[in-house]
Amino acid sequence: MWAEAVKVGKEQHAKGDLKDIQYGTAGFRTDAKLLDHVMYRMGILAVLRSKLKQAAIGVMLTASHNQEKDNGVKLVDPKGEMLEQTWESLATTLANAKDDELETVLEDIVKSQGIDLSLPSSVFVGRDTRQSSPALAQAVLDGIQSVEGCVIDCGIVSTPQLHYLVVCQNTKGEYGEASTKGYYSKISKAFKAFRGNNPVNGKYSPKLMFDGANGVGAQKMKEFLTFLGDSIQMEIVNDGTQPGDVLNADCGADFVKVQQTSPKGLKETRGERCVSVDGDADRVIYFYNDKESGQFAMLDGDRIATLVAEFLKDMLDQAKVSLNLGIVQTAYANGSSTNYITQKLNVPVACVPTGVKHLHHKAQDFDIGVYFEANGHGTIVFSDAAQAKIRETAASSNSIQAQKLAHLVDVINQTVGDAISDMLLVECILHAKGWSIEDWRQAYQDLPNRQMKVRVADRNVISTTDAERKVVTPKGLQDEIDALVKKFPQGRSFVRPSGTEDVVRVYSESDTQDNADQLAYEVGLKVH
Ligand code: NG1
Ligand code: ZN
Repeated sequence: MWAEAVKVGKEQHAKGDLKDIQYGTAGFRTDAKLLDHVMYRMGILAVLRSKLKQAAIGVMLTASHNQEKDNGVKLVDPKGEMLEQTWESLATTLANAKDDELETVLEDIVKSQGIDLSLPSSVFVGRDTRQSSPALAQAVLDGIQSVEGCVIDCGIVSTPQLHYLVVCQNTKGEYGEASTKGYYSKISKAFKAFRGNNPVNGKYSPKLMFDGANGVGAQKMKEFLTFLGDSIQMEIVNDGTQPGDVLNADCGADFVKVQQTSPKGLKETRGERCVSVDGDADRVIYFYNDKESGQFAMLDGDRIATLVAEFLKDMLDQAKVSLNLGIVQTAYANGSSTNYITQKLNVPVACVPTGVKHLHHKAQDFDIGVYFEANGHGTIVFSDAAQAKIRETAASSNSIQAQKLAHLVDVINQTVGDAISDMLLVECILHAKGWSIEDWRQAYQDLPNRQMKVRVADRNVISTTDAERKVVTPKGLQDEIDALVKKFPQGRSFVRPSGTEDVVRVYSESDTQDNADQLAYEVGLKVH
């Protein structure tokens, strides 16, 4: 069974003495040069998982918002979720096995998981636009073929498109047609049906500027526009086609969120509604530069979550559909958003550790779970019963709200956070309310905040609890953070090891930007 896999592994995709690597928050992610053998082995692992689950499995090659020289790979489970936790450690063991141990490790996985190797498999492989991606995707295909797995090569797709394709395949088309055309048609049809014929409403204008991070988001947005027609007017910048365009360099959702400034190409805009997506188009951030003052203002994942939750709640009330709705956030959510949710919206809010898998999982506790990381990664999940109730009410009553809700459900890519689908959802809501982006920003005022990266010898000496809001080790560090936080009005700060970069992240909030910066700086010094 393994002869070919071992031979090709040794001859073409050897690990040699490359250093070990760990399946983290977003799969394996590091310098692209270190990943060839990992890709090959993940191709094999995906086949095994597909045989076990008797369903299609996805393999997405991307390093999202990381710099161009990095790459990464993550496996997508049958319902579009991130890979199950026990398999994360199998993935780590397989990736780090010596070339001579490959057969033994594969044999162990098959035995421990009770995999019937005679069953068929199907693996959907997608990649982002990085220069290293075609060769690394070939390594994945080689892995799949070495164990005679069946591969569906999706070429360049956004991460959320790959999740969508896997789910469509596994629901036999119930969620939609398993093709990118199916994806564009489903969402654009629902978008147009929701908004009706007039793209303008009140202070809402259909014009917006789109920063594609010089990545797949720009390419896919262009394809999407051919389906959206005149319902939206968009100018795309940072589309990766100009000389000197580099993926995620001075642009994209992560740059805008962390630097709290406009990306290149949009610095001079005033009064325009702008969006930035990240390198694999699963995160979205809105922003604008004020008409008069030119001052930058950002509307992040917390804003999207509150906008969507408030709108859905109103629509459900008006349609007289009773469903429970909740919001899931992480410690990075701005304190003002959490106050707004609990005090103004009266919606339950849960806080979970960083990483979509935690948010997605928790969101499933509600009939309608709205989950967003502050960085703009998130979506809304509807239970089967909730969807059935909305569709039944839409079909059996004259409630326009229920009909609109039913369309909105189809604008949303429930399989995973999706920058473009989330953006279209926001555009639907702003249109329905007749709101400008300034109107949207009136809901609450963000507390000034700062995110910082600190490089340390071993980031894993820091462990945390309480959804990462409290440090457990090293001992004494939490007391030091508490003492610093007390010195700052409305202070809040926490630290945690990143799951995607070799850094410790520091987050702080306070009443002024200077205080937030100072608090982050002082906490950062304690981490060193
Ligand atoms: P890490 O590096 O573990 O902080 C980052 C993001 C996550 C998530 C993952 C996956 C922040 C603070 N962290 O994780 O939210 O998006 O990348 O891409 O934004
Ligand atoms: Zn991403």
